[in-house]
Amino acid sequence: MTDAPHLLTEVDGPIAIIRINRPKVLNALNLDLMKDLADLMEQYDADDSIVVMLLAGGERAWAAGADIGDMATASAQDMRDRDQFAQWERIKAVRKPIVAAVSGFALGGGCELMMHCDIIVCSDTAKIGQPEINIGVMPGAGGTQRLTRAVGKAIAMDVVLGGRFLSAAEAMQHGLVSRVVPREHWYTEALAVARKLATMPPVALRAAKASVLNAEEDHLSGGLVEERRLFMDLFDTEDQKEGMAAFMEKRRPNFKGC
Ligand code: CO8
Repeated sequence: MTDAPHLLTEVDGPIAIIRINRPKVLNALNLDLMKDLADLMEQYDADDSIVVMLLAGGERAWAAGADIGDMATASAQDMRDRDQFAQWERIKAVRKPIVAAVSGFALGGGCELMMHCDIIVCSDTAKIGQPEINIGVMPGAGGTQRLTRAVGKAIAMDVVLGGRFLSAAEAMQHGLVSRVVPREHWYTEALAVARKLATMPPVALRAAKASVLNAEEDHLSGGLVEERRLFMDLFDTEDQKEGMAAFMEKRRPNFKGC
């Protein structure tokens, strides 16, 4: 689907797999990569044959941050003039579930990209942080917001102000990642999660993702109203009929995505 060498893609039935592939720079996220990633995710989001996306890094690094080379000489106005936050907005707007397969470094923009994913499976080798403070800046793509919501103020301050890396075990303990697995299983476990999601009713998956994200972004009452609306709308889908019928008939449902 893309010729971009920094992103490798594979479609495995209903699962679209994207691998970040800049190993020499620990998968640093440059501007072209982010644009191509947003393009790809939008294409898969619009493709009815795809139910779930799996975004993977490499064994040594998921992504060690935005590419510092892109920013080193930029002025504030240069940064304002760039369109780069548009790519993050496009990834934020993806409606289908994204499973992250994380091993090694997930730092800066890498940690922020990880937090844009919905289920995060991480190797026990992972090192996660927002070390921008070490290079004279601060997180720019949600690191102070999503991290704080996930781990709370005390740990977020330690990570954002102190540049401390969290181990995988700490990230799990503080609610930043979904699962931690032994290093040899980081990818296969994430793929297993994606395969499981791919058996779920696609319309309800998208509604449930939107609703969980609402819990992060909206006030609770607004989230509950939206949750209720999405919940009730699902009763117009064939998959809801099939899913409940299958439960009562004690058989496996056959979801069609409509
Ligand atoms: N950008 C560019 N190159 C990088 C990056 C990066 N973020 N991280 C690593 N590299 C490169 C290194 O320069 C090195 O290249 P070379 O071999 O040519 O010298 C190669 O990757 C290997 O790295 P190291 O030799 O440093 O490997 P170590 O094992 O010694 O250290 C670390 C690994 C600790 C991960 C170290 O590389 C490091 O500290 N990297 C930078 C981490 C960082 O500061 N990340 C935050 C970047 S800023 C950011 O993400 C802001 C996001 C804002 C949102 C987006 C804006 C729209």
